[in-house]
Amino acid sequence: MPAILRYRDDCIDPVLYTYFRSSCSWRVRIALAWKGIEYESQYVNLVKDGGQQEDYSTINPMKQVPALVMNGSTMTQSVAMLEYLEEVHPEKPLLPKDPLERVKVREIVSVISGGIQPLQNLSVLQKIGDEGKMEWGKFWIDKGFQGKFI
Ligand SMILES: N[C@@H](CCC(=O)N[C@@H](CS)C(=O)NCC(=O)O)C(=O)O
Repeated sequence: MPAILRYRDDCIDPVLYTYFRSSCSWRVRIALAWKGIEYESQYVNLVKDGGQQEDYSTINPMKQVPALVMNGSTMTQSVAMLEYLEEVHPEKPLLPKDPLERVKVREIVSVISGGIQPLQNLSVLQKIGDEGKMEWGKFWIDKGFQGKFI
């Protein structure tokens, strides 16, 4: 097991606003765990809104997770968070060394974060409505996976 690292001795632990079903949050949780960075979780329920989401809009006005509060800054886009974590914690890298292999990783990141997830996100499916949402979601997931992974 890797040693648990703190970002800096004089820095409070990072806080990750997260939801268990959120794939965007998984990305950041996986990176934090891989790099051995200790953090505190704050749970935002995307499905049941008990008024909590209004409070959360002060953290992320789009009311989406994840948000990462780290080193005095609030970050609201998962890929930007991954890049930041890579820059401040280059040990245990997320990217391979070889530039062409890095391109492949970045292509996969772009397909998932730009071509799949936003199109079948909860708020998008709510706009599509119950009747068409499964077909819609499947279409974009298949297209992204077939284009990039098959
Ligand atoms: N581009 C953002 C997308 C964030 C996002 O869409 N998060 C989803 C969960 S995976 C969410 O909060 N959905 C609720 C909503 O959009 O209302 C990122 O990568 O952080």
